[in-house]
Amino acid sequence: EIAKWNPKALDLWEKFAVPENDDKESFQSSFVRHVTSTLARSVYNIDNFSAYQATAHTVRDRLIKRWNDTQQAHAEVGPKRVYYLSLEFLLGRSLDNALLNLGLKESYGEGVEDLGFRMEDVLDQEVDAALGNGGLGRLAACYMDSLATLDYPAWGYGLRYTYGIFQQRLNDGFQVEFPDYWLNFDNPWELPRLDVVIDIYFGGSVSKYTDNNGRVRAIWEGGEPIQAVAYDVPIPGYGTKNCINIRLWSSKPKRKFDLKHFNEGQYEKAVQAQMEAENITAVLYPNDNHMVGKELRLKQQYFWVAASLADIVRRFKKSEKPISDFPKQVAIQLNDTHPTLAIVELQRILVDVEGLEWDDAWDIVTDTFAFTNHTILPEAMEKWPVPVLTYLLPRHMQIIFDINLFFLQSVEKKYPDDRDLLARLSIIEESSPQFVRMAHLAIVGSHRVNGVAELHSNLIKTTIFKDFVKFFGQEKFQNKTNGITPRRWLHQANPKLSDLITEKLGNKDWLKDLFKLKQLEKYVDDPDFKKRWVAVKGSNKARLADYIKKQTGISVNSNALFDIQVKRIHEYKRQFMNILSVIHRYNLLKKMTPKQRKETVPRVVIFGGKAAPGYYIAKLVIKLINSVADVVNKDLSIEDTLKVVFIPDYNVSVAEIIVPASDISQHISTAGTEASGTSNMKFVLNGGLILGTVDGANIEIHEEIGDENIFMFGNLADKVEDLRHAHRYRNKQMDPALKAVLDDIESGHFGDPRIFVPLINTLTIGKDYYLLSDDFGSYLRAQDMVDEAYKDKDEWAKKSILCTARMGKFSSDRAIKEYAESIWNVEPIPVEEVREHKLHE
Ligand code: BZD
Repeated sequence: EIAKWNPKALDLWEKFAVPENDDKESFQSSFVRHVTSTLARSVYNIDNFSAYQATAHTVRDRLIKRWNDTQQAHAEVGPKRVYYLSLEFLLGRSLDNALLNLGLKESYGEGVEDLGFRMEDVLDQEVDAALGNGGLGRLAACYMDSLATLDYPAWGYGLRYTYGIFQQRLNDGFQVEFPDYWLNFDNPWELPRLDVVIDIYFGGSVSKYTDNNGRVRAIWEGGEPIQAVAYDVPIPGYGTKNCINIRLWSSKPKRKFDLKHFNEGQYEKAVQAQMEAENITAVLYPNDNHMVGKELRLKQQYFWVAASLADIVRRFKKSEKPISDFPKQVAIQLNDTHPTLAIVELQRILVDVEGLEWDDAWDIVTDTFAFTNHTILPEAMEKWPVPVLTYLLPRHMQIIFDINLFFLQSVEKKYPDDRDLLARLSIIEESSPQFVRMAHLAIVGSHRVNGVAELHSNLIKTTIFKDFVKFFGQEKFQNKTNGITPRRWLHQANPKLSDLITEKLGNKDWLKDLFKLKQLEKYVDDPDFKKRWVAVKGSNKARLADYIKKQTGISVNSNALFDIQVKRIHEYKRQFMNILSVIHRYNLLKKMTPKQRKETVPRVVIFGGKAAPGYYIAKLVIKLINSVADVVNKDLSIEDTLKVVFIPDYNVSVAEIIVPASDISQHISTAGTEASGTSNMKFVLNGGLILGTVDGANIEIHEEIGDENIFMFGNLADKVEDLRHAHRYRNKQMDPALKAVLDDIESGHFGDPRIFVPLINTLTIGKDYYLLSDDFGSYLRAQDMVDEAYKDKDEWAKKSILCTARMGKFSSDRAIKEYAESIWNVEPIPVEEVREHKLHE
């Protein structure tokens, strides 16, 4: 428009545009401007935190430019877009990642030094965006990085929690939780879009009317609306101008307060509705792999999917394409069952609002959605009581009953007279009260369902979703093995290793094609290379040792074997088994002669991870680890051959320090319980070996890196049911080594043993559901093999190199390409080309 009445104006706009690949000076000028204008500070009044803010705002300006260009290019082309619906995005810090992806790391690093700061200190000021629990949330973050890097036209949709996952501190060895008020200072990584507001309704009533064609239709009139306000988080790709968006919704009351109550002097009542509205996005639920049936959680889910779908439908309508084209323009991926109501909401929009026939609408819905399952643990399966849904979302509940009716009719037609099959497949659990089984709804409403590693995808087909495979056929059920972004998890977290790899490979192409790491194999017998490789690991271990000293006061020897288990604390992950084996080791060390001790490999056993605040047993595991640490670390008689550390408040930025520093990391879930695991991939990519069970992605890592480079142990998944049966119905003998360790705890060796009774009871009264006693012997043998192997430093270095070299498969780029090609059917849009084409027009 401007160009029409003032063609010269465009030159000015171009001249003063935010620079894209700016140099040191343009950075510095922007930095100083932000210090004075944005932060209202000066050279006399600036600390590291302000320097971080000024740098972040400078980067933000550049991100916005790319973000805009990307949206414009997408609008130009009108491609099919993919929408990733995730209740969690565990992004961690953004500055370092943005600098890297924008290619500004060096110039800005120098620029900030000239101004009197160290980039390292500046980066360290940033608080983590911790809007997630663990693997599922971090996976969403890695996938956004890959979607951006691979130029896909993609959006993430989530919630902007005021409080992220709680901060963990330790008091007398017990976990205590503190609120994570991460928005305390301004957040430069979000763009508030106060103009993008959507009204969301709950409750109300449904009425019927007859339309012009004489058909009976439903109309839902909700109660008081709550506003969803958009906050956009730009996600820049690596080595591309593509910059995609995560749209996070924040809840706000439509009316600030109730004037009637206000005028009556009832102030609390007057603001009650406001507070209730704001509560919806106030806090992330801190449970992983466990269903907590809180009404507020259900409200979060609907609030989020309703806002997201309204936004998606509005964007689709701008294309002016017929509604039947919806699945050609839109692919929606459901990250677990949390967004399953989106299926119902889209059906409601199409039938009630757009006036489509049920069957036509349903075809559009099922062609649009695909569903990823992340667990087979029964306690994690989401189900919501019908009465609660009826009261919160009356129209949606009707639609769910209709979806179920038509679905079961089609089952009945194919398998007449199989009443049990109908009951097993039903979306409604016929208990009192009735429940809606969200996984069933997600399967019925999607055209593709996938697990997250080979074993897991096979298990869901043969166990929890077996009947659905029988009805729908095999093609609907796929595997998409998880992946991680090598940009954050190698290049950023392990700069020294990244530099060494780049030097050897001659360029940084491996960051976009991780299979290129294979070329490292030719150096496994090069002594100079091996030496440098080992030196990098050593310096990463020293970095972690410093961090441990700072956080816990414990001194550890960085020449010892670093043995690490960091992940959410959960019984199925068996941190309990790990600490029991540490006690076993400790007792052996005490019995040794000084000469024998000299010959053993010294170990530092490192733990980290949060327990859900209501998960009593998991919290006792943390306490036991700390109690054992107290005794072991003080015991001079074992001469520094063993140290035990619990690193508090494990999160993404702490992981970036821990992951590059492992010699061994442990992934020791009961076979069949860990769907995939992703930290296993991070450790191996950084040249750390694995001690693991035959579970999740461990199996595929084993396949890729080879037998000699991994320590696997324990019973296989297909034995688990029989073993559990044996515990339940026969008095299974406990492994004697395990028994001895438990006796040691009960003797009071690690403090008041009464504390640990409920924990030990899980193995006895609890029938050892996670099979610690069945795997303990082979676990100890595997530990011995680790010690033996570590003695040969040269062989170990070789294993470490081969680990990294063979991890190409586990890049999230590979995973995203698979999703794009075999589920979403979306194509990359090269933003830069589109822009240039447009300029030449
Ligand atoms: O998802 C995890 C699985 O346990 C891992 O095996 C897998 O690698 C990752 C990614 O696929 N699941 C979770 O992290 N789940 C949750 O965090 C969660 C959160 C809320 C509710 C239910 C589960």
